Amino acid sequence: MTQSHTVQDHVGSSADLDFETNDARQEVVVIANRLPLRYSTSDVGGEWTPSPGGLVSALTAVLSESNGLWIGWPGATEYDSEPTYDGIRLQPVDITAEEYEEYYLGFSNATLWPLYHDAIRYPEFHRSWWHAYQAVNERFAKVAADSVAPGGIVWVHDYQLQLVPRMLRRLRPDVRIGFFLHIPFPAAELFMQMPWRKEILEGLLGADLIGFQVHTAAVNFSRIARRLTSAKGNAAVLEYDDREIRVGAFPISVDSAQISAKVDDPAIRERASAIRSELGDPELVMLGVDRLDYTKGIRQRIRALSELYSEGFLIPGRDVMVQIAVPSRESDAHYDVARRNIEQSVGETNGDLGLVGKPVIHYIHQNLPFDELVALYLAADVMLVTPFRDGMNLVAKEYVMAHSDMTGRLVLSEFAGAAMELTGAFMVNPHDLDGLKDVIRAAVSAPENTARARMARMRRSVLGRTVYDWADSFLGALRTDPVIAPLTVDESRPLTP
Ligand code: GDG
Repeated sequence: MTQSHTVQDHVGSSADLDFETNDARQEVVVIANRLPLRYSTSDVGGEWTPSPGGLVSALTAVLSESNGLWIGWPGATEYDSEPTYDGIRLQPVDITAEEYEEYYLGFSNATLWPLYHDAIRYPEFHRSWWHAYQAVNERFAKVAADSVAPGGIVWVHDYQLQLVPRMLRRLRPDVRIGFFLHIPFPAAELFMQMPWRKEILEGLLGADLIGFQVHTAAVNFSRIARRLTSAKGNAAVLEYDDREIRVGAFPISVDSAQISAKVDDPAIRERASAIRSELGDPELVMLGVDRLDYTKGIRQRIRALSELYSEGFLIPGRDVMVQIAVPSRESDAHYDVARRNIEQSVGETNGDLGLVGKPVIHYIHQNLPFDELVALYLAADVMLVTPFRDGMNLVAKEYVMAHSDMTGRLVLSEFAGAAMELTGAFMVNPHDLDGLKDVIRAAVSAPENTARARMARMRRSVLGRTVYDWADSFLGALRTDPVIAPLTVDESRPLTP
């Protein structure tokens, strides 16, 4: 989507359209920065298309079952039709062109995103971005306050909306408010850089339940909240403002049944075989699937592969890599630079090592249909998931679910939340290039029975906690008063040797 499609002046906004909203206030309301659909225009007119990303994949599965209301930004400020999606009621919230720059590209993606991902890129702090972030959060809070039934539940999602819980509580003290952070919550040493750290903590403390992907993030939050605000208590329960706030880990997951059904679909199995033929029937197919983001370690992965080809461990024609890099945040100059760097690395690797009709890396910068993604997962012998930091990483879990026959090997960064559960993966520190090469070698060369045992272990873990379990456990905890026991996830995972 080009920026001109994304941001236009405030003309023909949702206010002009007859969306059903306040006539029937909802028991369950979800607020996320994005709606599950986004509006884009081309020469042939405008259309709503699914938004990419893990949050959408997970919440679509959940909300279509509960017939709830989803409040979010539609990715455009000008649209001429009503979005409808799988039985979910959608309530668009508009943002202006300036807010898109300052709240979305600025504070959300150039301040919070890098800061919360271990400052892989230097986080920028600008007061005008902060003011826009406050204004947009206030708008979301007001829409939620108008939409939720008395005593209902509002579930707020992710780093773009951390101030909403407190704002909403002031408007609607009768509702239960949950907040879930999809990305990591950093250690104090990093979070303390944030000029508005106290305001963000107090914003989150407006919730009754604050959920994180992993235990470490929950502990980081509780510790910093006790240090910088008047909150008292322990890692799991805080007392603040005469209220009890529960904090815990709720690791997100995938719709295992949906993926299993696709894997059993003969058309998708045929497509997986066709993909291998189209790749030239190689012995080894390696795969990467990521939003094109500098946190995902795509370029590092390509460097490791390039060296493995140069050293002769991998052979052009015999071994191939497929990298799907889904377009993301394209109006951000840093993402443009990340894209150019990745494409330069792919070009150099193919130029140096590929043969006519046999590139070593097949690079696709497109959003593919999910069925095609599942066929690719099925076709891949080795999956490379090497983020420098990732809240969870659903791709890793989707790959595991696609291998019901126990084939497939997963190389997984120890800095992805998924590493806490997928202990059967070939674990890697992606900052260590030689280590990454060693682990890819180990994954490719592991004996069949070892690899199958690893896959079986990972499948048990994903099957034991699906996206529905994630939502049920979060909403269940939010609905009940007793002190929750935070989910126990085994954190004694094997680290890279
Ligand atoms: C954030 C956090 C956390 C990818 N390419 C295509 C496509 N996808 C889908 C995958 C998967 C999702 O997008 C990506 O999810 P991830 O979890 O891997 O990554 P983020 O987008 O960064 O998600 C992350 C997640 O939120 C959930 O809490 O796990 O840590 O960063 O579901 O299948 N889907 C389609 N075409 C593609 O080309 N249809």
